Order: sequence, then structure tokens, then C-alpha cells
Amino acid sequence: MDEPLDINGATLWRDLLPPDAQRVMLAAIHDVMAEAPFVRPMTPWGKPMTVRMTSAGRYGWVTDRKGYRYQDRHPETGEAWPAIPESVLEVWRRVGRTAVLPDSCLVNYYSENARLGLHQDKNEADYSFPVVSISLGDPATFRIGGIDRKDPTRSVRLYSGDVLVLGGEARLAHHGVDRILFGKTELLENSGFPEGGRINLTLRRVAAADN
Ligand code: MD3
Ligand code: FE
Repeated sequence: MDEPLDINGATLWRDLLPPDAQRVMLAAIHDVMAEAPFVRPMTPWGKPMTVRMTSAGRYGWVTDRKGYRYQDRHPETGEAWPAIPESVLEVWRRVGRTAVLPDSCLVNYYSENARLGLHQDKNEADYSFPVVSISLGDPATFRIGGIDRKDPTRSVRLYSGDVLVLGGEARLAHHGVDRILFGKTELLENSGFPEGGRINLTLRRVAAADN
């Protein structure tokens, strides 16, 4: 395998997933979506997000007027989340550098004009576990800074099949998605997502290791 790149302490594995593996993963995400439909979450201050979201695993990330949190039920169906697909767990085993498995897979869906403002991921119990992000479909302009919101940021393009591992110093770095290069690929259209765009999977350990 090629050497990974260091991006502000994050580890970027370019093109880790070949096209066939990307299609297998999207078929599994399509099944997740059938059980746990995408929602357009509402920020605590009452503005709808442009990214649509669902989850797999024990915990899903949700936001509404009550605030940001992980919960073990889909906010609209009230059902438990579907299991994290095996093809997705396999990526964590390859790059996650921990024997503890993730208990959350957030599925972010970016159609044209969706973006994600600069933020930190701080709702998890133990920051010693990494966050693993898998990019599928259209490229994104991703921004990563430092622990302080005012730290300088750098911009990196994430392509389909890229895997980013956020561990160590990068785990609490500010980050966001400035824009999608909408229409650059047909991967989503050809995988049961007719609107096209980009899907990002974020694997996390939300609960402590012994929970
Ligand atoms: C850096 N998702 O779901 S993935 C998120 O493309 C999120 O959907 C973006 O930020 C997306 O919270 C970015 C890359 C990523 C994910 C988690 C991180 C970068 C991170 C956690 C800490 C630092
Ligand atoms: Fe994040």
C-alpha cells in the first residue's frame, strides 16, 4: 500500500478503496437508508442543516432544538439504528489502530450546495479513539485547522475512496466541508442515489471502551 499523507496531524490514505469496494459499500449504505431514512437535521438554533444524515451502529448523531447528541434511536422512526455494514467495519480494522470496534457510523449526504461549517467533534467519551472518515462520490473541499478555532486552516480535496484517520493531535482539530464539486462523478447515481453528490461515512467510538 502507498504511504499515507500527513494533513495537520491527520492521516490521509488516498484511494484506499478501489471502485468495486466503493460500490459494495454504497449498496450497504443504501440498505441502511432503507431502514433509517436520511433526515435534514435542525441546528439547536433552529436552522436546517444543508447536509442530510442518518446513522448505523448503536449510536447515531442527531441534532434538534434540544441540542447535539448521540442517541440509540432514529429521531423520526423511533427505531434502533441498523448495524454498521461489515465492509465499513473492515476499513476501521485496517486503519483504526485499535482492537475496540466503532459503535457509530454517521452517514452524511451532500447534494449540490451542501456544506458543513467549521466545528470540533466533542460528543464522544474517549478522545483516544480515532475518528475514521470515508469519502464516496463527488470530491469535497475539506478544511482542517487546529484545536483553537483561530488556528490557521488548510484546505484539502477529498476524493472518492479516500480514507482520513483523525487521531492523536488531530482528533480535536476544527474541520469542515466548504463545498462539493457537484457532478464530477456518477458513482452515487449508479449506486441507487439518483440525486448524485457525495456521501461521507464517519466511524467513531462514542461510548467508553467497556460500554
Ligand atoms: C477532523 N464530517 O461528521 S469528514 C463530521 O465530510 C464531519 O462529512 C465531514 O466532520 C464530512 O463530524 C468531514 C473528516 C473528519 C471527520 C471527523 C473529524 C475530520 C475530522 C474529527 C476530528 C478532526
Ligand atoms: Fe466533524
